[in-house]
Amino acid sequence: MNMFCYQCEQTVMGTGCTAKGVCGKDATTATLQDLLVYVSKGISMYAHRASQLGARDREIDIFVIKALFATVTNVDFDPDRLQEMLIQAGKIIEKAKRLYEDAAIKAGKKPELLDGPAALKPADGIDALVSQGAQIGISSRKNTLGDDITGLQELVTYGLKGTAAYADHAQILGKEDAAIYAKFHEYLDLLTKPNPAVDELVTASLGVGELNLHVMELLDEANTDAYGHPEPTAVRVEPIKGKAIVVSGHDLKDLYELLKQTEGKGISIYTHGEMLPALAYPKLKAFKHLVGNYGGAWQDQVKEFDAFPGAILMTTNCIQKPRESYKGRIFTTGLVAMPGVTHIGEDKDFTPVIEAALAADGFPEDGPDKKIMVGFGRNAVMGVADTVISAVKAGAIKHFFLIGGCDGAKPGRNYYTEFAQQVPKDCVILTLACGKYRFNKLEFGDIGGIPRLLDIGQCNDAYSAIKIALALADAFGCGVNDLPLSLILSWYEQKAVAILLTLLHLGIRNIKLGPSLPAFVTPLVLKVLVDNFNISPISTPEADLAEVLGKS
Ligand code: SF4
Ligand code: SF3
Repeated sequence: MNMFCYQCEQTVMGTGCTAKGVCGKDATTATLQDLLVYVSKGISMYAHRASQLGARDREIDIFVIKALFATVTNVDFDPDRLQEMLIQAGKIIEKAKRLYEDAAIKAGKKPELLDGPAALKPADGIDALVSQGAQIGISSRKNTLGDDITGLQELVTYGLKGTAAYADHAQILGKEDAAIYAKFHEYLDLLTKPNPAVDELVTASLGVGELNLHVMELLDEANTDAYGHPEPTAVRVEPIKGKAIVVSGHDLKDLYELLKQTEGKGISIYTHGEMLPALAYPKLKAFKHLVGNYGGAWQDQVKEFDAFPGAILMTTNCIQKPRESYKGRIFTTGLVAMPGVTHIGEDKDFTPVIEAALAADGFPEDGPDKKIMVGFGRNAVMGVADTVISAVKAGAIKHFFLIGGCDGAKPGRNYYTEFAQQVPKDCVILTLACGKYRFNKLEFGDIGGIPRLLDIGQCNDAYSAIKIALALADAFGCGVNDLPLSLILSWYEQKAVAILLTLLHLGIRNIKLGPSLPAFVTPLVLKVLVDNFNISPISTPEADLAEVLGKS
């Protein structure tokens, strides 16, 4: 059986996974995910029209967000759970159809008869669903619409998937906006147009970037309202003796719930991967048994989890197929799923995780007392803005580099470590997301008390980075593109696509992107990006640094 997926950076030969995903996704799972995205478009065809008539339904909105998030790289590998979502999708599409038709009749209009994705009824059983999915995959669109249009449609789709992940986190913390959901429906509906034009899809891509900016703002509000503003914090990166649970992914609420349920149980909680910035939130670090961070970025998890003598909780991407050695003590929750791995449901009862941690050996002794600094979100950085601005004006800080984005397994990603190491001593490095594990345990020192490495947080804290850049531009009376600031970005999955689109929406130029360019960006689309934004692939740290600093 065949599949076609080119949504992430590690896709086979830089062109597409066709037999099995490098991520481990098999053809059945890939095809069910294609079908789920397709049905979501159908749901949005109705929901968008209903929304234009003033009607909406929260269950429909949330379903589409969760469906898109489930198809992000390294989230849901479980065909059974995808089948459940498709069964649910069959009910939701009927509900959306009724919502639209009732709204149209109420408005005295004849409802449109919609076909394409709106007419699809998910079949019974995985095999039948896979047959349906096989008809509507990316390959068939490449054949009918060509590579450029299909690639642009996928750019919009992947931007929406990444944005959906952030919208889901915000929603879980009680922050939602009907206007945001309406935009999701509008863009998904646009993707069902039979003969889209290149310009229309380029505009939609930047529109998704704008949407993602609003969603990241909402998530920033959700996280900081719930847990306070991150504050600069020295965090332990070595274990302490005793029973242990490590929590990975981006969902702060899952960590909070687990911290409450483990209080007084003699278990130490560690963050992993993108959960590291959680250690800087006042209401999270108030739990004394949240002791530090374990390990590095997602792609090292198999080796690290194998060696971890406790339980493991995955709250979002990026999960990898577990080794048998720890399959019994790794757990998923939220939208993450892996066949054969116990899933913690919506009630967030983490008892099985706690029991697995208590049954495991735990760490036999304390590791060395090694710490790193985290917690330089917008609030913390703006709090010392005057010092930073004075340092720039006095020439003590010559340039800022934002070296951020996703990590991954490719050897070419050493570029980011080498780049950070070669940044001159009179420059400051801002970082965010899991790519920072390439250099966040190195010693960078400080400039007049300002640390040379400032960890802003998770990938969604790109919002914080944008606020910092805008504040600096304001202080210097210039635009962001005129600041002594360069963006050196690494991408892997679709959240990075969403953030990149946000930066382009904001008109940010001269971004360097690596380790390789997306397979779905065709030469024609790349030309549009280069002409309008002067985006370029990374080359070597030496050449890129010389180019950037020569300009500043
Ligand atoms: Fe391949 Fe990435 Fe798609 Fe997985 S998500 S199948 S690695 S392109
Ligand atoms: Fe990393 Fe998966 Fe993208 Fe949130 S955890 S940045 S890759």
